[in-house]
Amino acid sequence: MSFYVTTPIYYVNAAPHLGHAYTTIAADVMARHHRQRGEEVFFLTGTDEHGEPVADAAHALGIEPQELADRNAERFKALAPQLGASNDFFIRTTDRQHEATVQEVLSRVRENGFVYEGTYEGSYCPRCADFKAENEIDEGNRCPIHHIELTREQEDNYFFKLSAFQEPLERLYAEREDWLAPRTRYNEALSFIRSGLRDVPLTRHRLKWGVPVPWDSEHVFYVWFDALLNYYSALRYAPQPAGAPQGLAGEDLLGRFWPASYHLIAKDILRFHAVYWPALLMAAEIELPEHIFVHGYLLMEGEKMSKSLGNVLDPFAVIERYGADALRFYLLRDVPFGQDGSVSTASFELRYESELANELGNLASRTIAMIVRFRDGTVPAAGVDPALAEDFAGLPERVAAQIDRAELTLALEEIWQRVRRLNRYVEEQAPWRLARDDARAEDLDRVLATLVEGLRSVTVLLWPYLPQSAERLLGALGAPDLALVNARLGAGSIERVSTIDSLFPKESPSG
Ligand code: ME8
Repeated sequence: MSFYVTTPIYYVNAAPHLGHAYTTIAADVMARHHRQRGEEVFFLTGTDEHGEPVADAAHALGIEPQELADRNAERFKALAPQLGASNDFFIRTTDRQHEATVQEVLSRVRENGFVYEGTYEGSYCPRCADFKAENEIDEGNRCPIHHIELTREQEDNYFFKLSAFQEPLERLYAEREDWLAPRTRYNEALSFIRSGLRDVPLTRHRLKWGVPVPWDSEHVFYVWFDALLNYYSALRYAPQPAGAPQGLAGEDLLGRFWPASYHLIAKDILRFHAVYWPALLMAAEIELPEHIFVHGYLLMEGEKMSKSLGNVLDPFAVIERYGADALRFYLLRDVPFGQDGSVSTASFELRYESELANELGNLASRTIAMIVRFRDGTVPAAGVDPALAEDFAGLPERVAAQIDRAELTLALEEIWQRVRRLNRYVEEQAPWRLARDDARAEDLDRVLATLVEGLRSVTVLLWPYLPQSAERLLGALGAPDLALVNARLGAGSIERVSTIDSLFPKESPSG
């Protein structure tokens, strides 16, 4: 089994912000979960460095596009480890090997008869790098996303015959209903296709900053075709993922990981992924990805957060104060994955305190403390309480099924219900009372063994969301095994526990 997950490649026209962190975190949760299942996983992220958004931003700063790209690509590259993201490769579209694949694949599209010369005339948003249809233009001839005035473009281009794929795309949507989720986005994409597809520019004539068109040196490829192909090109030159079986060095990863299992994107780039991308792959005779999942927008004060709108919550500041795990948890817990949701410092602090600190943190610290206090740190050799076993039955399978559908918030809720169940169990059983009665020693043994095993089980399942904290806690339980098959309640065999500092301190060291 192999699993290949991607994020969009982010524009280097500005610094990374929380919106970028969000998709990277979500992809990381999926990658880690599939690694727990023993699958071979490839997780790709990177930067989109060509096109007008980058050329214009560089021009405004009075520097070359390559210089801006180099500068900002480093910041995106640095963001991934700060988020705890375990990406196997970081692609930059200025990589020579990527450019070669773009040229090769798009030449094939031309040889296959899907490219012709024409003149484009219409409205264009340089920030989106997108040509807008009449029904996509806001009042005052403005971009509905960036609210800037659209430019009028007239340009001789090579066109991609998108219209030739109207019927194949309708068939794709009919035959593979799970190819794009959530359903609202599937419907939106399908109705766009049904409304009639027009051919789109494949190259830009006046722009210099892009991948050169091999059959006409006056053109570069339109940035979106160059960008989309990153998902494919990366597998041709990325090194082997960590932990890959020996002897595979130099092997083409395409054979093992293509087609992609999941592309994660937000709805701003739905049309490119849901319409252009499958059409392009069909034109190039390349197999289509298995799934696209479209998450919503993180909103601040009701507006989509983006650098150009200037209402950015800084992920670096949150991580510095509370750690990456807290940010990962908050974003996937507070905003139902797939829907828009507002984020704020106030709701972050509330989740941190009421759930991470008071529910999980306390469960961990009191479980360990009671075993230390009543049994000198040795876990009693007792079976798990059947009353609790029932509430945990089938949990790893349910979590896996949700993650298979990219339902990351629902999966987390499944796990969190068990965190709460364990806290209720403590209250119900009141181990401190059992400890006062020698006749109840066996009951106390069972309660402590059940608690620590329950804690282990939820912690293994939480690892994709809270990798650092989960590893620290499992270390204290002497149970480092992360395999999903052993996440089941009762599969563990903890012998001794050791105390650790609070997992989610209420007062941060710096605060
Ligand atoms: O569109 N809420 O790059 P980009 C949620 N280079 N997610 C957000 C977000 C927000 N407020 N803001 C950004 C591009 N994102 C192209 C993509 S792919 C072949 C080329 C995330 O830097 C989300 O994943 O504008 C969104 O789709 C992506 O960043 C856009 O990043």
